[in-house]
Amino acid sequence: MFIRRRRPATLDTPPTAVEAPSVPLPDLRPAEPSLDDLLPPDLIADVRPDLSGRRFVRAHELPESGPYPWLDRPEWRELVEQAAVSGSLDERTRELCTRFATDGYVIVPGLFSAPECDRVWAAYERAVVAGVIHPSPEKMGEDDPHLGHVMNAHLDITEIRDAASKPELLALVETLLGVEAILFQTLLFPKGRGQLEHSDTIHMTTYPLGYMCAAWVALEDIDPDAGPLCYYPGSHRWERIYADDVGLSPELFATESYRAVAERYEPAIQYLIECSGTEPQVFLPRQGDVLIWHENLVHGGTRRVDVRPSRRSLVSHYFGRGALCYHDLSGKVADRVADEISTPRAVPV
Ligand SMILES: O=C(O)CCC(=O)C(=O)O
Repeated sequence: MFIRRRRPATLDTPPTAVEAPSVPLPDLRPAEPSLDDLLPPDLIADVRPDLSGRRFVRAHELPESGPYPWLDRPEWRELVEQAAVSGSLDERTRELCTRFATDGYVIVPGLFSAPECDRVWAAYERAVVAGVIHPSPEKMGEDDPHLGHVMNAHLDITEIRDAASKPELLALVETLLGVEAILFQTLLFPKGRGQLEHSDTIHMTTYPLGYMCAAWVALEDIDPDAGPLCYYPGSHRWERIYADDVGLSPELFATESYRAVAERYEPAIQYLIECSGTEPQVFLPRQGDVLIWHENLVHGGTRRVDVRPSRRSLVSHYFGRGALCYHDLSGKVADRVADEISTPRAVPV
């Protein structure tokens, strides 16, 4: 067997055929890191999973493990009470913790001032004009005047990074998770996206379970016709639906992407909603109000009744430090797929 060895292009000589060496050539392709090496060094799980030899992280293959976030534990009421008595929770935060444990979300009015919100929006507009970020059109009809969402604009725009890392917001997220919060991903929405109901469990999954929260910041007063966010109180305690539960393997996701999610996962969530009989709540915030949700809270975007009003919002997703964070749909560890974790979809009004 012969292999052809390329000569530098500057030498105007034909490639020479050389006999292949009898010893095997070293494989110079970069080695795929073992999934075990991607476990956080400060893993908080009581049980360390053995991921050696696995190509994908699959929820059902992980051993059952705590510790669960304090507000997800059966004894959360006692824990909140103890924290209040010891002085580590003030009255307002105690109330927020109780709401979060009971309903799976909290609303904090006016966490951002109007100038803070306007600063974020102005910085986004400047970045679009300067070509620093490139929102996709996501047109929902000929007369749709707004651009589509942008993922991870905080990596390029300081004002967005500062908003997503606002100390008061981070402090509250950390209190709710019970561990340090790490900003993972941001989504900036100029308009509603009409994303069908889902829980973030298949998009941003943790081991042990529950170490993810998202914060939805209203950058303007939200018009009821603009496709506001909706959510189902208490649904964070519904059973979690993973990709494998609906026959959605990492291989299928790699080929079919979000079409497979629409065909297999979304009907399962609709079924859960119907069985629960729970009515959705619609979030109609004023500028600066924030809604923080639990990773398994079922939520989505309602239909845009009118394409004209914008729906300016910043959504930030935070992981808890020490949890293994992965993308259940692709089976990949999260920090390797930060840009893939998205649910693009344009729904006609
Ligand atoms: O803002 C919306 O309409 C939906 C956002 C959402 O579902 C998410 O970020 O997980």
